[in-house]
Amino acid sequence: MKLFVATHNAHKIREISQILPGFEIEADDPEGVEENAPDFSGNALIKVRAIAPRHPGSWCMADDSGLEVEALGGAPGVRSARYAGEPSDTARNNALLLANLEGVADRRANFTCAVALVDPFGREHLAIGRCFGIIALAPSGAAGFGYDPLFVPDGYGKSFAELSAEEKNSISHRGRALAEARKTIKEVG
Ligand code: ITT
Repeated sequence: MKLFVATHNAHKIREISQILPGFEIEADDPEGVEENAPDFSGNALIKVRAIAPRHPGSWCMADDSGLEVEALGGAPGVRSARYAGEPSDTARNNALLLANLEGVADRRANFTCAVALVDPFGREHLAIGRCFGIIALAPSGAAGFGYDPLFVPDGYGKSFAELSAEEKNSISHRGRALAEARKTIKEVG
């Protein structure tokens, strides 16, 4: 089944393709849309609504995701991609996160992923996935993307960037949200 995904992020496309084998995933950049909703679900809906009219009769999807750090009141949250300012820069984002947590003992955090779907009849569906963990004192690992080298999921002694793609996808916020999304797609048909 074909699934159009509203994103410009090639890392997300790779993970979505791994998590949803059997789907023909095609990226469609929702260029120019303003992600100005206060939460992940709102921004995922903004992105999927931007591309759905271009693909009538097909399934469309958007992923809005980010990192929420307890000691920072939930930041970077919906601003995760541009935490250190525009343009989005992973090295600067990770450095700023570590600087803001310097000397902070409570390092609890979670990744959240909201998946918004538009079905072939134009109806909207939402799925949310979360993964809890802590922010490490220093980056480790080279796999994945974004904040992966700094995020150590609960129950694992290593960061997301040190896990295989299969391991990360089996516990990640995106893996969990997409498992729900897959059920919805199967139910609607
Ligand atoms: P699109 O909006 O085009 O999909 P984006 O990267 O701008 O791409 P978001 O607005 O959803 O996407 O921001 C998500 C940011 O949160 C992303 O850029 C990373 O910094 C971070 N993030 C999300 N999921 C992540 C993951 O699995 N591992 C590491 N960082 C992640």
